[in-house]
Amino acid sequence: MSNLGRVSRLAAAVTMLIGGATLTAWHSVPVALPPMRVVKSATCGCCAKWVEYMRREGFTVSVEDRDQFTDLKRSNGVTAALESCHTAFVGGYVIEGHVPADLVKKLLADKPAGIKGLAAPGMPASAPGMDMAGPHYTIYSFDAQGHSKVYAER
Ligand SMILES: [Cu+2]
Repeated sequence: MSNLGRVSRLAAAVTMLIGGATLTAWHSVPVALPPMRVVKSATCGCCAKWVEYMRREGFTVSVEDRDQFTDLKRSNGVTAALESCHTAFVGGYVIEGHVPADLVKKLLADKPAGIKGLAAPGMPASAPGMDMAGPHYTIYSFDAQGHSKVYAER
């Protein structure tokens, strides 16, 4: 092989390396997730498991134990029909119950207009933090008045 051929091959290899490194660096830049506050009762085990799950998913979570927070739910658009065990606040949104992390991240990235938050009503057995076998469940989006729409099925 000529020296010139060798040089251009080397240049191609270096370009690929740099390209690969750039791509890798771009993909590994963590998305800045806003801090999350979770309000739950002190004795709620599945709430604590959801908090651990969200931390594993990259969220910085602070926890506030309260005996009673129905008023807090209602004043944030969480109707009785949408209610679950814990209520979380992140990036200006309300997350009610065992909502999967990827949907919270999607909400934070998309910032859809008119949406106050997401809810996984009740405590679906197969939801994260419940971690049991169970049927599919529905995650709803809701507005400040508590009007809800299907957001995702899991
Ligand atoms: Cu729960």
